[in-house]
Amino acid sequence: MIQAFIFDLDGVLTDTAEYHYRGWKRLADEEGLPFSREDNEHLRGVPRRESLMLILKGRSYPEEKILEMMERKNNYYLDFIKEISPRDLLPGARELLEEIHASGRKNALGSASKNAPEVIDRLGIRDLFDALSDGHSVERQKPAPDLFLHAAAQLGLSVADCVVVEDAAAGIEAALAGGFRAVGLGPRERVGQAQAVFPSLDGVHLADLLKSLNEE
Ligand code: B16
Ligand code: MG
Repeated sequence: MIQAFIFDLDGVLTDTAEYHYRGWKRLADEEGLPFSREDNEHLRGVPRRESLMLILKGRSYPEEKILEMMERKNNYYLDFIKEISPRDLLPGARELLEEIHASGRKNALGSASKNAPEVIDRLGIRDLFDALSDGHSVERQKPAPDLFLHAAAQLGLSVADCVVVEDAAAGIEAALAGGFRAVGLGPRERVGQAQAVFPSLDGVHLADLLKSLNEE
């Protein structure tokens, strides 16, 4: 029986990708590095350091400079997310979290972002979560399964009891590597490895998720 859902944050519950983009874009412009919206698509679900490495495309910098650039981008990002409010929840997200809770099942967060708790607070959905796992929770990030395993352990549930909801290829890979079932949100080319795929959470109810996973 499915007893819990582990939700990714960026691209699933809200679109912080836009703010990550603006932060990286400002840094890239300051450093004279080419960086487009299309490049940003490859950073979906990718942790901070790995994101910078993708932007640097093999250019080598001293470690000190790398840390400084990561911090600079994060400061820009922190400024942008001050604007986040409950209006920034993606359509269907709150309704689904509430429905899962009301059914006696649990919600957990599994986000690679170190800023995830602040975003959850600003979205006004903290009380709908039974566990939060974020970029501080584990060493090995997605596509390693550690973050989702951390969330399941916090809930006191086994992998078979939990379903991961993700929008990124790296996130689906992480879920499957941990033995979880996954619901993918977005185009099949990106999330087609998941057991069930929806365009987004808009209009998706608990019954739809259970049905898509053959658990009515
Ligand atoms: P931070 P998710 C991910 O969030 C983002 O998709 C990714 O673009 C970002 O680089 C990563 O979090 C780390 O975020 O710099 O705030 O620690 O999709 O796992 O919720
Ligand atoms: Mg994501």
